[in-house]
Amino acid sequence: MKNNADYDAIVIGAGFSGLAMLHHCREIGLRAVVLDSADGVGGTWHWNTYPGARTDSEFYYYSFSFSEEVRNEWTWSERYPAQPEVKAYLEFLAERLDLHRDIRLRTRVERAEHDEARNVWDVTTDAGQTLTATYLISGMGVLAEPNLPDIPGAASFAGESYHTARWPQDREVDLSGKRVGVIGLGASGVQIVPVVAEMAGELLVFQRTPNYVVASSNYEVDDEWMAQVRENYPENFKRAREHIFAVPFENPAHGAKDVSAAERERIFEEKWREGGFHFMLETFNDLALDEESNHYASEFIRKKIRETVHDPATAELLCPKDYPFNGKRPPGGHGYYETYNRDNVHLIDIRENGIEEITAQGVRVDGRLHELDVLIFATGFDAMTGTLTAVDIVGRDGVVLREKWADGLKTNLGLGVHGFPNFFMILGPQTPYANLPVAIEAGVEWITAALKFAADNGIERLESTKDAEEEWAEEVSRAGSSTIMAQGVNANAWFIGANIPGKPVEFNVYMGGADAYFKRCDEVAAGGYREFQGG
Ligand code: N01
Repeated sequence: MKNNADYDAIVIGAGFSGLAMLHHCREIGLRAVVLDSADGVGGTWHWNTYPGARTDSEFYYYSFSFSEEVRNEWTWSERYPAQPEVKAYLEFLAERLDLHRDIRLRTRVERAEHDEARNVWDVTTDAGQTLTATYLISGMGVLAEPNLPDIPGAASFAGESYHTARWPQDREVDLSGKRVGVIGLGASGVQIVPVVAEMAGELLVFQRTPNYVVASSNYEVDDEWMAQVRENYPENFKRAREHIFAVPFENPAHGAKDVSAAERERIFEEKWREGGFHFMLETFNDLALDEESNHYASEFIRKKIRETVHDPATAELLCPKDYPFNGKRPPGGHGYYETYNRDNVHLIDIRENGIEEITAQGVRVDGRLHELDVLIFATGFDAMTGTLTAVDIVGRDGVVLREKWADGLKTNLGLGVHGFPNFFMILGPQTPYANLPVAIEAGVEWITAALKFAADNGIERLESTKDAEEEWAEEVSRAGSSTIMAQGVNANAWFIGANIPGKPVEFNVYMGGADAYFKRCDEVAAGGYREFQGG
């Protein structure tokens, strides 16, 4: 490139995405730098240090395939690794691949603007420095921009308050003997509740929408299992690329209505015991598509809740009834429902009227003040787009990405955007709803191959065509609206943008299957990236 830029590529974010991107850029001889506001690598796994944080995916498909050294030298200790272990894995990856020399921590990107004449991105940091690069690549993460709901009086709370995704890094939070409140019961809330229940004096859980929490069944990984997994990594990663959710699972052959009631129950029970995504993905092939089949799964989980929770009134409150299983991303539970059998745990229903106000002393619901020492917000994220719209990303003719998307998402395969030359997103909006490390690796590989193609063919600008992103928006909408997930609108699901007031309600992820998506990306590459030569 003859634009005298400081770098070939600036990558924002030092999590799974940014680390993989840097390594792959180096492999094709590009000079790349990674910028991250945090003081350590890990991205999401750096920030989410709340008690109980762990993966909902099993260890054997929650990592990268690309480095044989890392695969062979890293040992996982639990089926669902806890946050410190995933962060340690990413630190190990960064060390082992010598990535640190091209990572600048404590460096927040505030603005990135494409200069048409020079064909470079000018990237301004919070230190007031401007760095330039031919390519700008976002690895900013999809569930990374915390959502703090606008509850009246929130700022007046006099006790300690924390968001799960901004848990203190520099000290232990001592909850012993304290009255603790938790607002939010997505995957974060469902993970923190059982752990905090054991630490706190009293735990008050404020529930707006109950969730379908699937048992996880966690246990240690012994040497034999780890050795077996190491052996099978290549095959597993290959299979994951062929699966709708990017996991190395078998697709079930039958729908839930194709078998007898007894057989259906047996299969649900077997996969419930296996745990987590096995229940969601390996029971029947139509749970996300067919109302009646879905109803059987929803009923099965409600039955489990009623069997587990001793107090019938609490059990009923915990049973989701006005939206189906998969209408929200189902969290994995680790003793979640059992927690409500503890004497120090109280479930407070805010479904009808919400939280009236937060005062200096606590949380008021239906006229009653619940006094608290500590208030925990497990209130999720401005998902998929939040990190991208928090930064001023300015494309051609001064168009800001946030403004372009104000009335609806437009991307080409979630990888690029018309009007934003040489800009790529790893896990951009409209990429698949899937197991993320596998999806990230596929995205990173695709971008790397595109940059190599551009270099080999003297192409100075890669930019989505307008037509291609119009077509992709239609496909994302078509695929999503044919699924049960469309009912996520009734459950404030983040994947449909419904958890953030004022955000357009539309599919922020592709529900047509990760496997189909990867194929489509391969086709675009095989066709010479024509859909990305629209500048
Ligand atoms: O966030 P969420 P999350 N008053 O948006 C409630 C991934 N993840 O951080 O449903 C009261 O799911 C809101 O209530 P409601 C995973 O993909 C993965 O838990 O809107 N409550 C909801 O209960 C997950 O899906 C892992 O009625 C309010 C909660 O806050 C995604 O991240 C671990 C409220 C938000 O749930 C997001 O999960 C953690 C208000 N004003 C997360 N506003 C692992 O796999 C919001 N809520 C490791």
